Amino acid sequence: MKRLHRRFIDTLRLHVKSGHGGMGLPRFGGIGGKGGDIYVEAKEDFTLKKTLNAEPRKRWSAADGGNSHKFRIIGEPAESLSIPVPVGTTVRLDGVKILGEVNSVGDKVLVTKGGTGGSPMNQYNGQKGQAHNIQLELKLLADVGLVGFPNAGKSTLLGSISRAKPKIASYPFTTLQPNIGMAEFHDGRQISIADLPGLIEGAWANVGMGHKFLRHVERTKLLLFVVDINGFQLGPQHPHRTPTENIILLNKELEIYSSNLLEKPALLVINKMDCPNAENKLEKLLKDLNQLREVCTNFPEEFHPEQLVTFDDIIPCSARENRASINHLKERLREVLDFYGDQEKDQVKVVTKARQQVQKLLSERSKHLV
Ligand SMILES: Nc1nc2c(ncn2[C@@H]2O[C@H](COP(=O)(O)OP(=O)(O)OP(=O)(O)O)[C@@H](O)[C@H]2O)c(=O)[nH]1
Ligand SMILES: [Mg+2]
Repeated sequence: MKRLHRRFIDTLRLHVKSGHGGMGLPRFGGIGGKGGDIYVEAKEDFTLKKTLNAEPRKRWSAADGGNSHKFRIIGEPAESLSIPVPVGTTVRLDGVKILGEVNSVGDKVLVTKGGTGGSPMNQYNGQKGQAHNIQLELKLLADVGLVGFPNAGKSTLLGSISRAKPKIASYPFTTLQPNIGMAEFHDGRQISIADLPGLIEGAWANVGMGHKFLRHVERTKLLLFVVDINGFQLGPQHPHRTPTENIILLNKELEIYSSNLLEKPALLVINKMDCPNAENKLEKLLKDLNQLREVCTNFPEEFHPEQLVTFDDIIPCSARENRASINHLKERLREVLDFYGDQEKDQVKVVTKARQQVQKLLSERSKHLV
């Protein structure tokens, strides 16, 4: 498969300037045209790279409104300008305030309004346009998002489940950029999987790579938690975390970011089962998972998640050594995605049926009324 999204951009800063309002004409009471507004608009098959290529200087300005003059008393309003962006882009103003998101083709967000034209209200001087810096942030759209501590084997897993060739190494933070791979099935079905940089405890406080990559997970349909059966230790000064602790800490990090993430279907992959003593550790882990709430109480309060993640399945595997375990995981991924996909469809059916019944009832009643 092609390595999608190499040299991939997922944020882009732009300078935008809306148009000035046109001058009014006091002598004739003429009103200037309105300056052009600036929007961000979602286009089909777009990337932030294309947005950049459309205006490599990253400066977008809308046209000014026409002045009022003798032969055209009402100045011509300027056309608004739409900056094309991919679906799934969030727009922030000056890096802080979120202006909005575009989540389907044709969605628009107003970034800045053009100045009003000159009129008696402003002594016939058109209002100036406004200049801002905006930040575009893309949320990837993948069916599955991999979440886990660094070095758990997420990239290895992506490599063995798809034909992507992500960078793999025995140190934390190997993956610095999100990566997407496609798992392909014999019947042509494809499932896209996003490999993300590792999360660590305190990511919410911007420790490690921080939370910024979690936004990609927001748009995935299923979360695939990857945990190393040996646990994780960031360095000699850091505590060693057992796999159970890993799961609780991941749970907490996701919850702090957005509790909606915990509502998503989730699978737990326990990786590196080829390692010595893995079976014993697995047994302990499964026991813990059975009584996760109680296990949490052994932790300092700040680590307790309010809502516990529920896994649709728990799959021990070895991403590097055991092909069969990966094939099993691949099948389960598909089944769980399909299960939730069908449920959605059924819900629509249920709602449609209910509406039809209401309609029928209403029309029968109205017959009686006549
Ligand atoms: N023994 C064993 N080692 C594995 C397995 N899967 C991955 N590894 C090793 O674990 C190390 C980390 O693997 P990566 O795939 O880079 O881990 P990651 O989760 O993507 O790490 P970050 O990108 O840093 O978050 C590498 O040395 C892999 O070879 C496995 O199933 N068994
Ligand atoms: Mg990685």
